[in-house]
Amino acid sequence: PQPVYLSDYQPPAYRVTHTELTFDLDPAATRVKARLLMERNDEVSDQTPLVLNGEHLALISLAIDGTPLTDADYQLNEKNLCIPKVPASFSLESEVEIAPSTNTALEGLYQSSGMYCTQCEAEGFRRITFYPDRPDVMATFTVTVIGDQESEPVLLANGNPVDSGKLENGRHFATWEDPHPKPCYLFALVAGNLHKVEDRFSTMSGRNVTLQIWVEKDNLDKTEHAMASLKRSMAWDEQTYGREYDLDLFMIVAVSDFNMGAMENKGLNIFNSAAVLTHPHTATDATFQNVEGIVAHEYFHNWSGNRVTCRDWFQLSLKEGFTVFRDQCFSADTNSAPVKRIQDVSFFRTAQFAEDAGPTAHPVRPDHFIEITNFYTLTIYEKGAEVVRMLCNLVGWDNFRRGADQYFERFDGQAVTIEDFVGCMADTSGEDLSQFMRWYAQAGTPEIDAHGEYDYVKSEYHLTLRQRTPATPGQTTKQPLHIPVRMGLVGTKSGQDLALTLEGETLGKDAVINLRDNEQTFVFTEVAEAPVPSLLRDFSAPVKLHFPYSREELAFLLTHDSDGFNRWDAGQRLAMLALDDLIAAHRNGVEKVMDARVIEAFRILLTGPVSDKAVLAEMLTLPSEAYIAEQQPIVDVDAIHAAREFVRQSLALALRDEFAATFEANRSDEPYAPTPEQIAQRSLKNIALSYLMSIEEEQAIAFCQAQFAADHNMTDVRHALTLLVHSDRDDLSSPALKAFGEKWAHDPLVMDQWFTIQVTRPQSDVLERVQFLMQHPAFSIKNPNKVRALIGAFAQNRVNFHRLDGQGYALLADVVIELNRLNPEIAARLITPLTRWQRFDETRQSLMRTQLERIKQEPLSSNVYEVVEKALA
Ligand code: HT7
Ligand code: ZN
Repeated sequence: PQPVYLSDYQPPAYRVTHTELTFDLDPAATRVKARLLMERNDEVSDQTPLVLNGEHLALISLAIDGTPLTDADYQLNEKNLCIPKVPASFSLESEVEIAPSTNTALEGLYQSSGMYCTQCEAEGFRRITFYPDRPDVMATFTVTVIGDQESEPVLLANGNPVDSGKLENGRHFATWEDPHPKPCYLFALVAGNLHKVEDRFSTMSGRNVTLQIWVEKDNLDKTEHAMASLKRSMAWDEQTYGREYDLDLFMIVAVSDFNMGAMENKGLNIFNSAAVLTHPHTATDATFQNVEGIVAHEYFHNWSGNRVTCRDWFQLSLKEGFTVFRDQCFSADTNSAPVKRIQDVSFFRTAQFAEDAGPTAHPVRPDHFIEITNFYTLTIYEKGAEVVRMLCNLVGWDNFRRGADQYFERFDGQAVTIEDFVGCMADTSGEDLSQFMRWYAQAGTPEIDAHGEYDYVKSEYHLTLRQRTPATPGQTTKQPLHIPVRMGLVGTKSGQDLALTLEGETLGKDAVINLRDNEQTFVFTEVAEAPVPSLLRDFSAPVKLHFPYSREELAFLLTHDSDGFNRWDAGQRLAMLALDDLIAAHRNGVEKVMDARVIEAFRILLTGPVSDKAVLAEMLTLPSEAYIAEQQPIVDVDAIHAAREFVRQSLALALRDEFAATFEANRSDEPYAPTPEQIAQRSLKNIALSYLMSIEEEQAIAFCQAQFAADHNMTDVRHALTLLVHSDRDDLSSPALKAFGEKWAHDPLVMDQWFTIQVTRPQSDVLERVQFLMQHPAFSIKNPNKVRALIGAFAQNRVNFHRLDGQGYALLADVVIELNRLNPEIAARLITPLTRWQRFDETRQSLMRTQLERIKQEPLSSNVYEVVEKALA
């Protein structure tokens, strides 16, 4: 397969002004008739052939302006249809046949639990009909769906319903019109035996919008939270960005087989059932919050993505980075803002930093790709959002909002570029953002080495910042970035933020300094007492910050920093220093000794006044094994696991009473609600229970069993079950697992949790358990949720996946090879842990590479080929 290059972009030679589609549904032989009104662009010659995308289509007929074409009039291959001579303006009529029931790739039109649904982003529409399948071709659509009245009583497509009726042989039809020009990746069709819940939203201009969530009948009681989240999102986008919904109907459909979380199709969002269905007895707090965030994300795309879309797929972060930033702000406003930031950054620093340091590292705007679905990555989404966040902080909210207004108004109905977006921000703020644009072009995580010195005589604090970005594949030299560093100086005597004066300018007590050069020294004057610097507050830039903090300084920041994020970060850094020592001790076979300063810091946290329980729960959470691994030059999975367990148990032993008191104080019989207050209380209670269970005391076991048996809500049940199953006691684990498995055998989403809990336990029988569970009737390799819950989760189980006999790697490779045929997109994503082989010891490196080589021997999809090639390069 050949890469596509950003530099080769050419505007389309032909545009489509209107698209008419008729689907005659059949599992094995759906007929799709298309009538495209097309026009040649003025810039191209009249000799320019018409080239349309089309894959896995059986062509039945073709005509131009009603005149059938013969074989001599066109050329057809596996990917394209080429018609050498067409008029300047014409209608192209085609009919093709497709087979939704055998479409296991879940791109284009496919079947999920008997219903028909579509996924067209990024390039799935070409599996439905011959079309210029690129985002810069935007057309209005009229769609007629014909189905069986009994098996498909509900027939949905984008826009507004305009006609429906009965046909012969038990068939019926529905016609939908979408008046907003859209690229074909936003096309959607759903047909099946679905049931709806309905609500209304009145927009800021007073229009009434009907809101519908369509689900299978058994799931009707799981839609309330998504509906409430949708209404909150609609109100938030009006209040925060002045953006109103633009159709009379907004629909969400839940499907069980879906490659990602959800899809923002115009007026007809399609959701993975895992990303929309909730019930207190089946979904955890984390799922409730996730659903709220994803519903918001897809809704926000109506403006950032649909009304203004991307010129080409290299600009993907234009819509994704901006929309993630918007959904992050929405969730922060709706829940606890500091906790949202801590959770987002914690995930980002673990997973995106790893991506940026691996063989598939790419810029926020890549300059080439083989398979675009491989680029729906943490870099495009999450780093893209961090870049938009920096932009917002740099120009200030008012300018950012005016810039967003300008962007939505100037480019409404157009397909544009990242320059167009940043240009609006430069216009409204007057800032020069040219150096800032490097964030979009340069891959890799920048590192800042910081060094500070206090001059008692002059009352000055000299802060030197040095930046460097490590080489990434295909990008050896890097240029300095514009890095906004938000900071304060915390006085060691007063414990307060000191006033900041930089080069004679008074900045207040919390300020942003701009690092633009490779190295800069900032001299703060009138610094009355020796300070500890608090740097990169609120994670003001997606960088790694190195500052030689002592443990005493970190303990000081943990209790005194005015920035909640940095208080948490100081705790994480303090724990990391202790963990580093313990990892070294484990490796050298030396006795492990717990750092008393960490115990003291935790004691203060547990016994001091609690202003935000959710933040406290985060502060009591140790860095994950994956995050610790990111900090090590060579990952020693066993030492990391042993060190972290040692810290957990030492803390539990030293602070048993404090954890027990925290657990007791936060138990509650209140009816479940996914409110920030209740979620915070549950998370604090459950983290305390985790520590108590780490030493497997009889009292803790009794707490855990009681919480499991009480069956109050899934958050508590799942937490208790996980602790029981992850304990060393089979007498605790087996009965609980059995009871849970039997109770929820009918609910696929709960069974996914049951799979994950079992394959993430640290005990050494996990690999065999994965093999056994792959035969379980609730598992199917064709369902991406099942693959993620069982195989994906196993690959995150660090001690078991990285077994020294290499069987964990072999199992993953087996599944990748099978999925490469069935669902290449999921197969390519699943390989990720193997691509990180360079981070491990030589034995594991060689075992991982062996499996990559084995995969490479197969006839590969372009998706898997691209990832494996990069991993082995
Ligand atoms: N914009 C949506 C992307 C998406 C997708 C991409 C490739 C393959 C399958 C997919 N399903 C959804 C999701 C979003 O960012 O909102
Ligand atoms: Zn998105």
